[in-house]
Amino acid sequence: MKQIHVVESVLKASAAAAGENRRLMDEAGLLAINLMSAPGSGKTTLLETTIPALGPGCPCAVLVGDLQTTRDAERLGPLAVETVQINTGKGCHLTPGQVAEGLRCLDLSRFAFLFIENVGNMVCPAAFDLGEHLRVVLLSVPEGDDKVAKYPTLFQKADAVLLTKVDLLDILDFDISRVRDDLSRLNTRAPFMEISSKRGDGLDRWLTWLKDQRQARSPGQEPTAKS
Ligand SMILES: Nc1nc2c(ncn2[C@@H]2O[C@H](COP(=O)(O)OP(=O)(O)OP(=O)(O)O)[C@@H](O)[C@H]2O)c(=O)[nH]1
Ligand SMILES: [Mg+2]
Repeated sequence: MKQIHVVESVLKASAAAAGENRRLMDEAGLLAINLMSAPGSGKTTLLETTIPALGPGCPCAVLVGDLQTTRDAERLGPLAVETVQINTGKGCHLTPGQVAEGLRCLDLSRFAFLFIENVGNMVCPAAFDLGEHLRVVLLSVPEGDDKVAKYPTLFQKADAVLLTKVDLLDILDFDISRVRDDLSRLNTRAPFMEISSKRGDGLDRWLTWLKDQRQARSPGQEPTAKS
């Protein structure tokens, strides 16, 4: 009897595509960061602040995943050296194949950073390796302080956790110690940063972390793009 294991072969193809994405990005010496969070946690706003602050010495490309519209790419287009919008249709997360298509639109050697803004969703994106080097998970204050425990998979695999919109802490009931406590049971490796893209809180630490991560991965390698 011949049997085709569809799930197994899909997973193998997905892992192979992620591996090839990583190989291409390693070869180019850029640092690829997969940003994941619920819809509206502040991923695009964080990039709107981060990209200009990194400056011309750290040229950035962005792949933005959304079900529909080019709204995020329109916001980021004037700031990043290159922006590619990936519309997933009904897909609730980016796939490594979609990222591979996005990478083919870019001359990777021009960039220090590739930010991949995943589709807003706290569940599905966590299950898919896209070939990124690091995973950054955002949780915003209005979402509530119980989300780390309720959506553990996303936080378990994070390389950094950003608590965003901390400028709203004064007007919402949000217990940061509850978040820290839940995180300490899931992930002691990821730094926890308190950020407000609007007010500027925590941005220095975030930018330093980004630059340190790139330096650690590609010491001395300079990209060629001018932003
Ligand atoms: N008060 C406050 N609002 C913020 C902050 N960052 C983002 N916002 C607001 O939150 C809303 C959603 O921000 P986006 O950056 O579009 O969120 P997103 O995660 O990219 O959303 P999706 O792409 O739809 O998943 C916007 O109205 C932003 O202005 C912040 O630091 N403080
Ligand atoms: Mg967005």
